[in-house]
Amino acid sequence: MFRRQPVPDNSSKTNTQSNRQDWETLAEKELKASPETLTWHTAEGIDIKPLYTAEDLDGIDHLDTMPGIKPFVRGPRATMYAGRPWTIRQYAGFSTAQESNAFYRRNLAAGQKGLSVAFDLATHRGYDSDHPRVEGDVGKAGVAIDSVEDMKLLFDGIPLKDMSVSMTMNGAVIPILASFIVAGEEQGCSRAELSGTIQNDILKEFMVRNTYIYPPEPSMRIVADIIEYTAKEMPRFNSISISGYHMQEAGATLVQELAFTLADGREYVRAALAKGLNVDEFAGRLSFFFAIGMNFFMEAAKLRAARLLWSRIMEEFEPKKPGSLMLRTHCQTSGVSLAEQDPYNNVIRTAYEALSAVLGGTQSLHTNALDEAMALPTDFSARIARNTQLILQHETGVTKVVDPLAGSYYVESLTNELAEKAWALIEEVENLGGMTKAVADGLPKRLIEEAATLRQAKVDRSEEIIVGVNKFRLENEDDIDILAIDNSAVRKSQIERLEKVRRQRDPKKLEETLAALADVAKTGTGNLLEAAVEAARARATVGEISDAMRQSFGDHAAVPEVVGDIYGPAYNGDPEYKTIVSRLSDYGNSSGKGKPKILVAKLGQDGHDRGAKVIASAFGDIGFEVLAGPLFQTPEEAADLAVKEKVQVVGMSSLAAGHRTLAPQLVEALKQKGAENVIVVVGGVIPRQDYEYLLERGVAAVFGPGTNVLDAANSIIDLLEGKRRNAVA
Ligand code: MLC
Ligand code: 5AD
Repeated sequence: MFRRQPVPDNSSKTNTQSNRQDWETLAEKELKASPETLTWHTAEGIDIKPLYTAEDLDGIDHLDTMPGIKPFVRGPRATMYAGRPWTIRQYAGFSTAQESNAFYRRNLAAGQKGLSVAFDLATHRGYDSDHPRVEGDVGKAGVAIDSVEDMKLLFDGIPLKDMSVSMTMNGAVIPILASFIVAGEEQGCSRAELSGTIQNDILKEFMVRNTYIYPPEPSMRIVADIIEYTAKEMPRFNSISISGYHMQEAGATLVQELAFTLADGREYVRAALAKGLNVDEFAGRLSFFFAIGMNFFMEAAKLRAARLLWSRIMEEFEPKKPGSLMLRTHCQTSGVSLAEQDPYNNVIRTAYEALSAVLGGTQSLHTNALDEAMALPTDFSARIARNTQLILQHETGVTKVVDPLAGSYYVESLTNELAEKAWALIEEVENLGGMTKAVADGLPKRLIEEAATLRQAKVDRSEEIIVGVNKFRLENEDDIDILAIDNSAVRKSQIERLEKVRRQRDPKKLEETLAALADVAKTGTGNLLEAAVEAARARATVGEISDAMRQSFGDHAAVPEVVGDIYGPAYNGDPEYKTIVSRLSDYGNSSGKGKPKILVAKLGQDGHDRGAKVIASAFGDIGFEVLAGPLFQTPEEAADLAVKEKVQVVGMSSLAAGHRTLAPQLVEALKQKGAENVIVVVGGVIPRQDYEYLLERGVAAVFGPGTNVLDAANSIIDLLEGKRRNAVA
C-alpha cells in the first residue's frame, strides 16, 4: 500500500538485472548453495535477504521526503542533531527522595541533560509507604514518593523552570502529576513553565507492565483528563508518552511493538477528541517511547516507520498544524537484551543499541547500565551508561548529518516492510473496534506472550545466540559491585515524614479537597487533575488521593491466563526435551501423585510478569500442572492459595528486588499453615550475592537471569524426587 507503481526505466533496469544475475552466480559458487539459503527469517515474519539493491527501492514513496516535513520519516526536525543533539535522559530513582536528588545532581554535573524519575512500585500502585501491602517494595525499584513534601525534596536545588522532567507514572498518575505541579509552584515555577513528560499510558499497562490501579474505563478517563488539563494549562508539557518499550521487554516482536503502540496512540487521540478538544490543541504534545534492541538496522528502521505511520494515522483527524502529524520519541536501550553472565558485554550491547536509536532519529535517550540484569545502577555503572551517549555525541561525528541511513537499499526497504506489516496489525486492531476493545479481548497480550515464549525456546536451544550466556560462557564469573538498598531503613524514614505531613496539615482543608475530588470522580463532571492539585496543595498523600478515586472507580483485577503449545512444539523431536517430559511423567506415575502441581506466584507490587508467564507456559507444555497466581499477592495470600490448591512447588518470580523480604515471608507463611513440605523456588532478577541469604531461609532453589527453562525443570524434578536439597542456576 505504500508503494507507488514502479517507473519503467529500461536501460538501467537491464543493467541492474544483469549485474544481479552475475552476483547470484558468484554467490552460489562461493556458497555451494543458493544464496536464498542465507535468508534470515526474523520473528517479525520479515525475510532479510543477504543482498539489497536498487530494485528493492522500486515504488517506495517516502524516499524523496525531507526531514522536518511530513511524513517525517527522516526525522521530526529539519536539522536534527546538527541543530541540537538528542537529550541524554537517564531514567533513575531509588530509596528516598534525598538520595535520588543527590544522584540526579551528580549525574547532571557529569553531562546528563534531562531528568527521568523512576518511582517505586508502592507509589506506582497508589499506596503510601506505610501500607501493609507494600512492605517489600518501598524504595526498591525506584524512589518512594508519598506527598508534595517528598516531591520538593526530589527536585531540591534543581530549578524546574530550566529542567525538563520525565515521570514514568501511569497508575497513580493523578496524585503524582498533581504533587509535581504543586512542588513546582512552591519552587517558584508556574505550571505553564513546567517542561517535561508524564507517561500516562494506561493501555500498555493492561497489556504488559501491570502498574494499573483502576479498571480500563475510568483509567481512560484519567488519561483524557490529563491531556485536557495539560493542553489548557501546561503548554510546554508532553501529556503522554505512548510506550512500546515495555511491549518489547515483555517479548513483543518489533512489528507488534510498532503496531500496538501506534494503535494505542490513535485510541488516546479519540479519547481526547471525545472530551471536546480540538486535535491541534493537544496533538503536538503527544510523545512516544520505544525500546531499542539488538536487531541493529531493524530498530533504526522501526523509528523511521513509526514516524511514517503516525503521520498517516493523524491525517485522519485532519489537523491544521503540521506539528500535529509529527512523532517525537524517547528511546531506551533494551533491558531484556542484557545478561547477568559476563556483564561487561552489556556495555557493548548498549552502545550498539544507542547508535541504532540515534541513527533512527530519537529525540531523547536512556542507555542502560551494565548491571541491569542484577540490580539498579551504581554511580559507576551509571557513569559508563551516560558516557556511552556523551561519546556518541562528542566524538563520533554521528550528530553532524541528518538521517544518514536514508537511501540505503536495505534500510529503506526495511522501513517500508515494517510499516506495511505493522499497518496490517493496526488494521486488525481496528477491526476489533480499537485498542481498548482489543486489550479487553486479550489479543495483543496473547500475541506478545506467544512471541516471548517462542523466543525463550530459541535462546534455550541456542538458535539465537547470546554471547556469554548460551555460547562462549565463562567458566567462572567474577562478582561485581551492585547497589543494595536497605528497604526497612527507607520505609522507616518515609513513615516518619508521612506522619509529620499528616500532623502538620489542615484537616478541614484536606477533607474538603478530597471530597471534591471524590465527587469529580463519581459524577464524571470536572477534571480529575484539577481537583487533585487542590488536594495535593492541602498535603493529601498519594495514597489518599488514589483512594478518593478508588471509592467510585474500584480496583482492576486481571485474570491470569497462560498461553500453551508454543515452547514444546519449538522442541519438536528434540531428544533432551523428550527425556525431560518422560522423566516428569515417570515421577508422576511412581509417586502416585500424577502431574506435579506448581504455583507460579508474583508477590508484592512487582508487575513484570514476562518471566512468570514464560515459565508457566513452558512448564505446562513439559507436563507440570501449572497454576498461574494473580498479581500483587502478599506472601500470606500466596501461601493460602498454595495450601488450598495442594501444590507441591511454589515458584516465586521476582523482578523488582523485593525477594529478600518476600521469599522468606512466603516460606514462613507456608510453615505456619503446616505446609512446610511445599518446595519454594525463586527465579528472576536475583543477584548472586543474595543466593546464600535465600537458601539459608528455606528457599530450595534460585534461578537467576538467563536460566535455561529445561535446566530449571530438571532441578525441580530433582527436588521433588528428593535427589538434592537445594540448587542454584
Ligand atoms: C529539538 N529542538 C530543536 C531541535 N531539536 N530546536 C531547534 N533545532 C533542533 N534541531 C527543540 C524542541 O522543539 C524542544 O522545544 C526542545 O528543543 C527539546 O527537544 P525535544 O526533541 O522535544 O527533546 P525533549 O525535551 O527531551 O523531549 C523528548 C520527548 C519527551 C518529546 C520524547 O516526551 C521526553 O523527554 N520523553 C522522555 C520519556 C522518558 O524518559 N521515559 C522514561 C521511561 S522509563 P519545545 O519548545 O518544542 O518543547 C520506563 C521504564 C519502566 O518506562 O518501565 O519503568
Ligand atoms: N533506575 C534506573 N533504571 C531503572 N530501570 C527500571 N527501574 C530503574 C531505576 N529505578 C530501567 C531498567 C529496566 C527498565 C524498565 O528501566 O533498564 O529494564
